[in-house]
Amino acid sequence: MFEEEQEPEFEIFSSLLFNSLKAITFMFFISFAMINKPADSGKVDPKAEMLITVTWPDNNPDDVDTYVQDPAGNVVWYNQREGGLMHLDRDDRGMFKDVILVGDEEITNPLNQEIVSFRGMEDGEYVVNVVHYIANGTAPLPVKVKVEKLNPTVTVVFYETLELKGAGDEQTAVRFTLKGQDVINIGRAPKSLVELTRSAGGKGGRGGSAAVPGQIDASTGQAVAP
Ligand SMILES: [Ca+2]
Ligand SMILES: [Ca+2]
Repeated sequence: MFEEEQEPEFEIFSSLLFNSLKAITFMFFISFAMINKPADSGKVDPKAEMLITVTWPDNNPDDVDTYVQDPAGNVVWYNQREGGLMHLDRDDRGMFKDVILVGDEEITNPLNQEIVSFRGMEDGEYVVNVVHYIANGTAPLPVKVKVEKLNPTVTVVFYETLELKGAGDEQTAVRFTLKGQDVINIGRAPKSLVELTRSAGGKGGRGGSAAVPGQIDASTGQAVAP
């Protein structure tokens, strides 16, 4: 008798509890998803054979761009992120768009990194260039360039720190040749890929923004004079 009277109340309470738990779980997953989603998310092919990683100091506002040319002449860069078997994961622009909103709070992602992945290995020579697209300071910017072969085990083919010296500075970080599973002829003879992409009629510019002094004019590949 006593138990029968209590039952409806208990049911209301337990369904309320259950719904609250569902709501909390839902909110937890939403916030978790937001935390893990960078503003300009990039994807690296999980079946990648090689990775080229370009990094510069955390929280640095400078924009460095990665250019990679394959033996067929394809060049991947921020405006052409797919080419041959290569893929550029994202165009990291320093601090630009590195802020994500979690609730009402802005969270800054300090990372400065661009990754080019190869989903296959084509024989021939590759050229890896880094370009100082926007420079905010006067001191040289240390940029780390790493080339890794992933299969059957991870092997670092090249790892060095370059110093970019201001807007418009383009440097060849490394050139290497693939022959089957071997990486040979690792060198650094300079070759401009910016010039190549501009003269090939590649559309430059980011989101239609006008040329700004200190940046590279997308149509000419030259630094814009102040
Ligand atoms: Ca960039
Ligand atoms: Ca960044």
